[in-house]
Amino acid sequence: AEKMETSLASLSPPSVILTQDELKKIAAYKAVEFVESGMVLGLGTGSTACHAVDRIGELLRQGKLKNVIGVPTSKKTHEQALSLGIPLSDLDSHPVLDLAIDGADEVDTEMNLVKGRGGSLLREKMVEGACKKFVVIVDESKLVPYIGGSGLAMPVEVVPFCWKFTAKRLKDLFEDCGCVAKLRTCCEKINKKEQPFVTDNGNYIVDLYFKKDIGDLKIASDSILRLAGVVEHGMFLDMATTVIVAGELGVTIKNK
Ligand code: ABF
Repeated sequence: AEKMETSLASLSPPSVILTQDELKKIAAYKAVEFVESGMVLGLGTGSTACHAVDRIGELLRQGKLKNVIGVPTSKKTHEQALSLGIPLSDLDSHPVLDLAIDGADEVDTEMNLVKGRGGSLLREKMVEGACKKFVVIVDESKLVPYIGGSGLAMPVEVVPFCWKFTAKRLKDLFEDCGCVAKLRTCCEKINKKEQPFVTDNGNYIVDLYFKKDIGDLKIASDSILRLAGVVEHGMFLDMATTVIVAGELGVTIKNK
């Protein structure tokens, strides 16, 4: 990965402390500068991608962008894009997309990502895997020295059928890394009992937590995907073509 550009944030004087959401918006707006009229776009999910979708809607409304088609990565983004009047399509009609813009939970030094803490990893991986260019937008808190390095969850989407069995097999795969596997729950409780978080595809998510570096990411990815109850995992390896990072000192753009 080559660092292409570092510029001081032009949107505010350096003495002003920006909120995390303002940094996300700066990264998102920068990414939308890559969008051209006539493009078919993968529309990401999450609070950072939400700013990019808003901005695309605004530019379309102002007539500064024309004939853009969006392919949303979640039901939530679908709703957002509809409300903004962005014309929508899907992978069946547009199997090759020009550009996707989406956030991430972790970005390592090689531009590998963890995604899916927002729960949309499967559709994100399908859509972003079909794009010629995939621009990742993050604030600097998402940068990690290695995948799993934030100590936060690495999500795995699993089928609900015997999810405990799958969770146990996932945990066993990474026993040497002190792996803990937890079913993600939603805020709704029935008879005081926590309920599983259900993805847009009707599946569950098992979040993996590691005490140690999981080592070779390709090997880890392959072994997770070999388990029959697994649908997809949140490691996006070698997929990002550009990473835009907004930090207190400015915006950095890294290209593959
Ligand atoms: C999506 O949103 C996900 O892949 C990732 O889990 C999340 C990042 O969230 P946010 O932009 O709200 O920090 O891109």
